[in-house]
Amino acid sequence: LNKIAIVFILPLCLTALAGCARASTSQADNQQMAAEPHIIQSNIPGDLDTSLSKASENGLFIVTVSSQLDPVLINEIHTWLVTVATPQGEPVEEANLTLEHLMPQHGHGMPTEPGFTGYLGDGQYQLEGMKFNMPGWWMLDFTIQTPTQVDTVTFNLVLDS
Ligand SMILES: [Cu+2]
Repeated sequence: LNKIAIVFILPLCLTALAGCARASTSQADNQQMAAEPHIIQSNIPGDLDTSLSKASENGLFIVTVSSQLDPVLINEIHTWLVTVATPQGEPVEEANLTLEHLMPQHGHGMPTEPGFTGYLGDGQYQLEGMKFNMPGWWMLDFTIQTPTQVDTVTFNLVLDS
């Protein structure tokens, strides 16, 4: 009787274990995909906000961006200015800014690594190395960190060919 039980129960256990392993593997895959930051969006939203001056997500800063190359041309390396102010309009002097750039429909960013290279006074920060290598929808995600506060802001840009 014991032998029969082992013969029947052992394969059941192995099957259950294998199923368990498969389930946890696919769950890990799903989590990896969910963590993937570049989610491809098929369409440009009809109500896309393309303003170049706006409050940051939590309202801590008013951020204004402007390209030194106007209009922005494809495949030209150029400089932008990012101006950071308080909601009361005072310049924010000691911010540390970073940029993430993305074409949401394509899942890629710029071919260059743009960087903040200088503070020009009056809350203006110089951003060099901008290069949009394709026409279409671009997202510019800025993180603004001061000694006491941090906030983010996203700008959208739709470039013609
Ligand atoms: Cu692209």
